[in-house]
Formats: sequence, structure tokens, C-alpha cells
Amino acid sequence: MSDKKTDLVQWIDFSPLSDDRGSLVAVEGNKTVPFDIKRVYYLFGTQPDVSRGFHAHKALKQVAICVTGKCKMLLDNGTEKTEVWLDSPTKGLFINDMIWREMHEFSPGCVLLVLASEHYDEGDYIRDYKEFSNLKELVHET
Ligand code: T46
Repeated sequence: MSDKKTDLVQWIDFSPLSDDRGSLVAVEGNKTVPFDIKRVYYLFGTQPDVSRGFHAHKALKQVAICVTGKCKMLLDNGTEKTEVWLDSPTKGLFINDMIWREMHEFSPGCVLLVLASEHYDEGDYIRDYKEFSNLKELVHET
């Protein structure tokens, strides 16, 4: 896993297996990605002018891969924010727990694949930014 600037942006480079038929990327839990993959979901049919996300997770870790098209991902750890483009099927963005994320500017036909460390649990979501920021401050104080 490579760090870019800070721990906030952590890319995973996938090595495609390419030949004259095309390319294949294999992703394995606890090998290619740093957790056991318990869930896979994907976003598609997204609209160019509609953003998604606007939450953090208490414990969930994920890797997001834009397998087709592109979108912009905003990451916020409570003290620092940054935006990156997800625009390659050979690059995964590792999103740690307690990171606020927003997805913006989906291109037409974008498919965003997400590998998750846990099964779906609405109780793991923090959907209120103030609550997220208060929790982050508590962690910094202790
Ligand atoms: C994330 C970003 C990148 C389920 O029932 N099961 C699931 O596994 C997921 C992911 C969602 N849902 C339900 C919860 C909502 O009623 O599907 C609905 C849409 O989910 P949400 O509004 O959270 O979607 P996004 O695109 O805002 O966020 C999703 C993931 O939820 C989130 O974990 O990090 O993609």
C-alpha cells in the first residue's frame, strides 16, 4: 500500500494480467487488500450532478475502485481534507475507519466497486458531520 502525502490518501496498485484478449485484475482479501473481504457492492447509474456519501464509518475499512469512468472522492479525517480522482481499474483507494467521505462528479457510466471489511451495519455509520467531528476531537484529547 502506498502513502501519498499523508495517511489520508492510501492507494493500492493492482497489477493487471494483460494479454491480447484484454486485462484482468484479481483482488484477494488479506493479500491484495489489508483485510478479509466480507462484502462487495458497487454503485452504478450515478448522475453527474448528484453527490453521494457524506458519512464516516466507526469501524468499517473499505477499498474503492472505479472500474469504469471516474468520480471524485473527498476524504476528511477531521483535521485535514483532500480530494482525489478515482479513475483507474488498477488503482484502489483504501478508506480507513473514521474518515468522512463524499463522492462527487460521477462521470456518465461510472461503476464504483467497493470492497468492505464488514457486513452491512447501519449502526456503523456516522451520517452527521458534527457528530463525526466531536468524536474526532475526543480521540485527539485522549
Ligand atoms: C460508502 C460509500 C463509498 C445496504 O443495504 N447495504 C449495503 O451494503 C450498502 C453499502 C448500503 N445499503 C443501503 C443503505 C442505504 O439505504 O443502501 C442505501 C444506499 O446507501 P448509502 O446512502 O449509504 O450510499 P452511499 O453511496 O452514500 O455510500 C456507500 C456506502 O454506504 C458507504 O459505506 O463508504 O458508498
